[in-house]
Amino acid sequence: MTELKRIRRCYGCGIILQSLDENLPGFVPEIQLEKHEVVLCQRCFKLQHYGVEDPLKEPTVDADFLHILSEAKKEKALIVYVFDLFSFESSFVKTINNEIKGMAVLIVANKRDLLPREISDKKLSDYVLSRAKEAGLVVSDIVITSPIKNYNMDELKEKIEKYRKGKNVYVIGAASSGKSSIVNGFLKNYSNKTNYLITTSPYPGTTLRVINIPLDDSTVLYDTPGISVDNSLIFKVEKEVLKVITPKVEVKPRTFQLNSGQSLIIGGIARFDFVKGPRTGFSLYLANPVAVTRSKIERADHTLESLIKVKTVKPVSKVVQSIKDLEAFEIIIKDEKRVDVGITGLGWMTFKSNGQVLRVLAPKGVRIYTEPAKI
Ligand SMILES: Nc1nc2c(ncn2[C@@H]2O[C@H](COP(=O)(O)OP(=O)(O)O)[C@@H](O)[C@H]2O)c(=O)[nH]1
Ligand SMILES: [Mg+2]
Repeated sequence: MTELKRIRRCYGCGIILQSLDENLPGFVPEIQLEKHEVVLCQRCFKLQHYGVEDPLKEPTVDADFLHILSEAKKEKALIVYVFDLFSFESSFVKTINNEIKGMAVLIVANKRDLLPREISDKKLSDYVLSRAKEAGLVVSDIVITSPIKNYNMDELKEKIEKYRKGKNVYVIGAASSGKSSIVNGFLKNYSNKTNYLITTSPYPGTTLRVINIPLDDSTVLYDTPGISVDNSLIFKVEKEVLKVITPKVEVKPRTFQLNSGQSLIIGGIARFDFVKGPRTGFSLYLANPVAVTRSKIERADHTLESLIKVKTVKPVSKVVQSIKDLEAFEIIIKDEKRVDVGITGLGWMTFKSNGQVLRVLAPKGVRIYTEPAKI
């Protein structure tokens, strides 16, 4: 029998939707079409939810570093994977996650001191563990640390000893997640009982320099160089801007009650537009010196450009000289309870989901993400 169907279009790109062939443009599973009035094609859905497709969005990992990981795997070594709790999304590296699947992993969730004190460590570790599990990691344990506050460094030392089972230890993680600070903290309450010295040398078969710390007469702990996450804002801006966007002390969340049609301009480099949805309280987690300016969406382009021109807000960057230097993403919030919408390397906002439609403007090549709320 002939069937007459109303043509529907993707809310994101406008393409005609179809449920017949996954490999053709505009594909969306039939069930989605039945369930929802407003739908995104699979491509737009993936773009908005995982930020895939654009090669800029997946950080590239040095082949030499992958070599180190494969050696670690052969040795059945313990991986100490250091995350930065404030820049979690840029330290949680998909390529690395895939490489270390099946290995013994001790997670170190670092820079505890940057997040509000009121949040419990339990909540933070539950969150990190759930993300790790989702990424398919086999996690032996987790330690929440802050080497600059000497927080939980003893616990870390004990756990490394417990889980390494007499094998080597590889401290890995994104650049700037705090690996060297962790290792230095570790060294403070470590007495070298071996005949070997702490040395730095290229890792065999690579040009990457590692620090070798002898743990006993036959095993070592390696402090590896950081994986640079090229989709993070911190690798795109000048030093002075980096100083402004990198928090040094506990971040004070800033809450804004917004109606749709309103917009929050971050310094002169990014923007969150609240396009559609009921009045919502948005809590922003950004380094305290970063300015937030409220505006109406219809005037936001103009306001942002004048903020850039007069340079009265922090930060402004050479990377964003006009609105044209920003890339826009639309995010439709679906069914999570509370969500984070963030800009990698800059910060995020947390709010109660209620079917909102948001637009995020960020410097080109910087990854935008949305995840269940961290805190
Ligand atoms: N606030 C805070 N900063 C930290 C912490 N750990 C490291 N840092 C800072 O983060 C930056 C990068 O640290 P580093 O140990 O060099 O990271 P690596 O690149 O992973 O070796 C430095 O400025 C450190 O002072 C921490 O627990 N809290
Ligand atoms: Mg280092």
